[in-house]
Amino acid sequence: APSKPPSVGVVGIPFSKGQPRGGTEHGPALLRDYGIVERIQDLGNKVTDYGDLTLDAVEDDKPWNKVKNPRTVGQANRKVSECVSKITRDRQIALTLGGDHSIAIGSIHGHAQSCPDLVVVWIDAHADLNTPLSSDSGNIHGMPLSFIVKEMAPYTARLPGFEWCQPCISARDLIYIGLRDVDEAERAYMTECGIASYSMQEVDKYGLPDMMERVLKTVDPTGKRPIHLSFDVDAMDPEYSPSTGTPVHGGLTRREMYYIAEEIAGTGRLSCLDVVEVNPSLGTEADRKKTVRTTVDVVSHFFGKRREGNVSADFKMPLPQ
Ligand code: 6HN
Ligand code: MN
Ligand code: MN
Ligand code: MN
Repeated sequence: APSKPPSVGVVGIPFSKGQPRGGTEHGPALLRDYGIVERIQDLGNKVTDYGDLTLDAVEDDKPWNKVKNPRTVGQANRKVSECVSKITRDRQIALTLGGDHSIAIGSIHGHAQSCPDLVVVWIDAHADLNTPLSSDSGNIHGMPLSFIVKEMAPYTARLPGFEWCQPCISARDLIYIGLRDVDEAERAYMTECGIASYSMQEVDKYGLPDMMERVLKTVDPTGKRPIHLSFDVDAMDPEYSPSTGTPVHGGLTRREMYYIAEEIAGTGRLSCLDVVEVNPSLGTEADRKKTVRTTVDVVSHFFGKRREGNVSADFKMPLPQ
C-alpha cells in the first residue's frame, strides 16, 4: 500500500521570557499570517492547527542568581511538553511555532515522552548549552540543552519551576549545525560530554552534501530514529533573517537551508520541528518581511517542497481532446 502522507500538528507558542526582548511572542501570529499552515497543506500534508498555548507570567518570579524568569519559563515549558507529547503520541509531526528558543526544553522533553529514541539536530548560530551557573546573560534561551542532555547533569543546578523536567537525551544523540558564536563554557561542555557539531567551519570544509551525510550517519547510523529538528532562525545569515534577537554574521544562506531541509524531509523521519527566535519587533518592516518569508519558505522544504518540482496526488495532466 502507498504510505499515507504524513500528518502534521501545529501549535503556536507565544513566548518571550527566555530572553529580554519583547516580540518573539508575536512569532506564531506572523508565521500564520504569512501562510505557514496553508503552505504545508498545499504540499499534500494533512494539517491540524491546535492554535496557540496560553502561557502566563508567574508572579514574583525573582531571578535565581543571574537567571531571569525561571518559574515563568519552567511553567510554560511544562505546557509545551504536554502538548508536544500529545501531538507526537498521535503519530503526527509536531510543528512548534516560537517563541524564543527556551521553548525547546518542553518541546524535546515532550517529544521524548512519546519517542524515547529520538535524535536532535540543532540548527543555530549558538550552542544554547549554558547552565544556570555558566550563563553570562541569565537568559534561559541560551541554556535549553543543559536541561535536556543527560551528561550535563554534573555541571548544572536545579532551577525553581523545573521540578517536572528530567534530562531525556544522551550527548551522542545531539548534533549541531551552523554554530559560530559559542561561549567558552559551552565549548568546554561540548568537548567534555562529546557532543558532535558542524559549525560554520565544517559547513565550509565539507560542503553541504558531505556534511548532511555525516550528520545523519553520526546520530543515526542505521537510519531508523525519529528526528527532532530545532531550527533557530539566527542560524541563517542576518542578510536572510535580520529580525531576530541575537543575529551573528557569517551564517547559512537561504539556499543552504533549503538543502538541509530537503535532506531532512527526504529521510521521512522528521517527527518534530521547532521554528524559533523570529522577532517581528526588531528591525524595519522590510527586515520583518524578509525574515518571515524566508522562514516560511524554508519550513515548506522541511515538509516536502522540492526545488526540482512537486506533483500532487490529484494532479491531472492536460491532454489534447
Ligand atoms: N539563542 N550564548 C549567549 C547566551 O546568552 O547564553 C547567546 C544565546 C542565544 C540563544 O539564540 O537561542
Ligand atoms: Mn541562536
Ligand atoms: Mn557570545
Ligand atoms: Mn537558539
